[in-house]
Amino acid sequence: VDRVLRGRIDDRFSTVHLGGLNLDAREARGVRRVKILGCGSAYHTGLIGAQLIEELARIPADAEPASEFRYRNPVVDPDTLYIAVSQSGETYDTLAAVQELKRKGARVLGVVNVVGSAIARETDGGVYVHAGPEVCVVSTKCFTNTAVAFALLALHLGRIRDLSVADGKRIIAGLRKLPEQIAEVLRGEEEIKKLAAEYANAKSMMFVGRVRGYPVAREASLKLKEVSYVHAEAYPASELKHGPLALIEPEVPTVAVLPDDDLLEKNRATLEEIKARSGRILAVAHREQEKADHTILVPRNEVELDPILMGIPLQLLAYHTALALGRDIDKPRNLAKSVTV
Ligand code: F1P
Repeated sequence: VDRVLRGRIDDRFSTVHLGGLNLDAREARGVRRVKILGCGSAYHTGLIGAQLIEELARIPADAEPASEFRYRNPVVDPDTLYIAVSQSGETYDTLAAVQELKRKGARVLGVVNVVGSAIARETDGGVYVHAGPEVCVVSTKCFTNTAVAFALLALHLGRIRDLSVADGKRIIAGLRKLPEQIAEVLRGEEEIKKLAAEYANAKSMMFVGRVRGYPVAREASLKLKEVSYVHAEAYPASELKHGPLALIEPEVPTVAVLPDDDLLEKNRATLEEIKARSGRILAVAHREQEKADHTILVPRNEVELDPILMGIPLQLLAYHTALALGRDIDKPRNLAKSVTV
């Protein structure tokens, strides 16, 4: 995280410098929509990015799996800014989406980790994530850094458009706190290891979150599947009652991601619904949750940045679940480092 922030923040004016963005202030003001494309973890950081851009820059934004977008003959809109996200920069579905967009005359930026990769070359500009090499097949530190890169991008677009200096300062101060807070989360590893041992024999795991918590729930569920092969589902918390509640039983624990935002009370009601069906609950929150069987505590920061911090203990949970089950974490079965077909 230090690396993605380094040299990019100007505290005096609460602005950020994104050298390779290739989008001047006039162009930034003309953006009517942002559409973010990526696969797997990259798609999930896109969901976080879309929320940050809506919150901080007040531009309507959404994310879609690039692997879907490329096949549906999408309508390409000249006032939409398209952003492709990829750790490796080589994922074929994402590259194909970029090529399709370019063929139709769209402006496409990249949020990419590997410098000089195919997606970095094909896009018109963008932000490098500087997470260093991902030694493992699955994306972990890159997930975190990409979310931080999106916070910087949202801040940049926001300061050109609507965002106040005060809000800019607040978010910048929050970003500055992240490295130490991440270190604090990592210091809690022993406790997470014990929790992983306790939940490792689950028949299936449910992950839920509302708004800021939802992309984190999706990513945590993907991480668990990828490295431990435990079946997991992720749902927006309010969708539970539209079907998935039927799955809740003691052998199907729920991981609930609970940012300290104005949805906390609503989230607590979801915990009650799960408890009423004898479901076990592991919460990720800023304070102990009385309805949960266990709570992993995460330091408080600006709520907009909660998805960045809250993802980290759940990466550790997936890691320790995989270890507890004797999986080969560095070479999960059936996965490739970059999916190039
Ligand atoms: C996308 C991705 C990863 C996933 C797996 C397969 O990679 O879906 O998120 O963990 O390794 O590829 P990338 O485009 O971010 O390199």
